[in-house]
Amino acid sequence: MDTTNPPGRRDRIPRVTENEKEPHGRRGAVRPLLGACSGALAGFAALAVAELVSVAVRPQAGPVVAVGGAAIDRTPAAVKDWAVRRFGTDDKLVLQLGILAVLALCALALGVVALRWRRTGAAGVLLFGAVGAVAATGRPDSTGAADALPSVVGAVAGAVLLYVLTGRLALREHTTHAATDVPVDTAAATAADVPTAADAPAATDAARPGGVRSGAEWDRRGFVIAATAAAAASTGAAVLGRTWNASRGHSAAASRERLVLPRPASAALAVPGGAGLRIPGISPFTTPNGDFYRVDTALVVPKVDAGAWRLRIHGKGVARPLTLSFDDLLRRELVERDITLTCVSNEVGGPYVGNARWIGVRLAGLLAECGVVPPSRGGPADQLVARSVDGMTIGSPLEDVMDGRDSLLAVGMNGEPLPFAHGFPVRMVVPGLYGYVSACKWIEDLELTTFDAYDPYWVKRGWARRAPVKTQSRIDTPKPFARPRAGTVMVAGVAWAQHRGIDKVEVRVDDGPWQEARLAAEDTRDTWRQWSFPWQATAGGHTLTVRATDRTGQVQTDRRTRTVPDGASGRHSVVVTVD
Ligand SMILES: Nc1nc2c(c(=O)[nH]1)N[C@H]1C(S)=C(S)[C@@H](COP(=O)(O)O)O[C@H]1N2
Ligand SMILES: [Mo]
Repeated sequence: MDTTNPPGRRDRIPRVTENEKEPHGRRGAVRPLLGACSGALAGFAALAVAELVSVAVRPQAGPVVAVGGAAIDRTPAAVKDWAVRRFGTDDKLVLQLGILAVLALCALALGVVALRWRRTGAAGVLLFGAVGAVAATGRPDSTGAADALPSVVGAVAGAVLLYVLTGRLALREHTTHAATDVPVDTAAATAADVPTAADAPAATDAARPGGVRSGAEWDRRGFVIAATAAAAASTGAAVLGRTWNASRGHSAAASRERLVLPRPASAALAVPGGAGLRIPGISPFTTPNGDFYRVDTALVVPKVDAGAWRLRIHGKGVARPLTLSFDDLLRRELVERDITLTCVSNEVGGPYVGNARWIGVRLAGLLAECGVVPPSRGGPADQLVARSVDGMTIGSPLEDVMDGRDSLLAVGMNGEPLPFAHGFPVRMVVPGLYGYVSACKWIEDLELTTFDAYDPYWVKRGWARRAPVKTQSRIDTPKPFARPRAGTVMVAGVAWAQHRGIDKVEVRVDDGPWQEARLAAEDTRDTWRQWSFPWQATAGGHTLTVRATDRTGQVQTDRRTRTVPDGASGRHSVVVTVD
């Protein structure tokens, strides 16, 4: 901005003087900058409008979430695995920031393009809208063509704005009669929107007839007014969208706050006193909800109103299909169970494992009431496919779900209703199966089918159809590269082999013999088990390795595999230097 000529006053300043004060060379740098700025404003407007519209349509249909979701859907297992490993639970934030960064760069570039080719610039904005629309309608949770609306409406707003703003930046030829020094009416020139002006090199005085001086000028005042108005309106739209969206979540939040979980008919036994060792650095036996790992594809955590929630049970061999409300579910007999949940993406020694006390309805009983018979007793279905409100599909072996283990439709986690991030109002939990083949959050549909007939979400992306949890153990303390003092060092951690149970844990120092660790008391065979090993540490560098043996006699293999397709195997080691 030229401070010698405030926008409000420039009309009154003789144009000739202004041109002399501001050589073309300098203006040449300002216009591209303002072009980029127009692009950024157009991008911001497009996103703000799109997000606002998405609240009316469906929050998941907003362009950033839709494109992010589509990216997640298309990410090969190995890349997703890398992202989870690299960014952990921040992977979603990183993805969204990445999308925003790319959009911002493209918006700046489109602004510069539009300076010269206004229509092309505007068309470019529309193209981004088309990408958003295709992504939104192509997601597994898409409810139809309406999902395209946020991206389309947002892009149109952005395109129009870019066209208008760069119109103000278009160079207009103005002619000044040397004698009178009266500028041509630039506002009128702008309104006419002479298409050639933008591209025309500044006319030189020499080319003009005598007595007339001229130059090229753009509509500063018009630009500043339009840009300010656009920025204000976009900010307004963004704030409105956020506020509205937040109030939308209120009914779901209220339904969660109102909820008082009934006392379970079958309570879990108290965790044995000896199940949780008091060793600094060891994972607590029960993982607090706030610390419980979270793995899902949802860029926006679904906020489901328990009052409006329904679960449909239907499909192959379902003699009596059923639709349950949340109250129907709570009126049934509730059981409380400690179950350790593990993610197939957990690396050896990784953090995606947690143990909670769940309250829920036993799934086997519910299915039996619907007339479902497991394959071992001649039932036609062998796969139970759970669908969530966000379009996730998770397939579990029906045989495992109905074999007597505590497969739950869980409503409570560690004494409170499920947190939204962990599936409120209802999720599945099946002891012994990785989460991606058992633990559907925000569940709304259960379909009986066969493994031959249907591949759920992760299976389509290269993960195994069936995935029982592998026997694993982890050293929680000492941490890698710790520098303990020589003497007794407590080596401790957790081991899990859900539904089989842990029988033995052994520790090896360097290439020494396997030495049995002390096992903490077992809660149930569906939970992990803590262990400890007092190590007489000697000075120098040492490698500590752990292995578990489950109740079937299976010793944790040292054969390292990747997490894809059915979970990492191998043994956890920690390198320390004893001082
Ligand atoms: N709707 C939905 N449910 C889901 C997932 C998901 O992406 N969407 N991820 C599954 C995976 S891979 C795991 S490991 C568990 C994790 O549950 P948590 O986030 O409560 O720990 O949820 C499962 N349920
Ligand atoms: Mo997972």
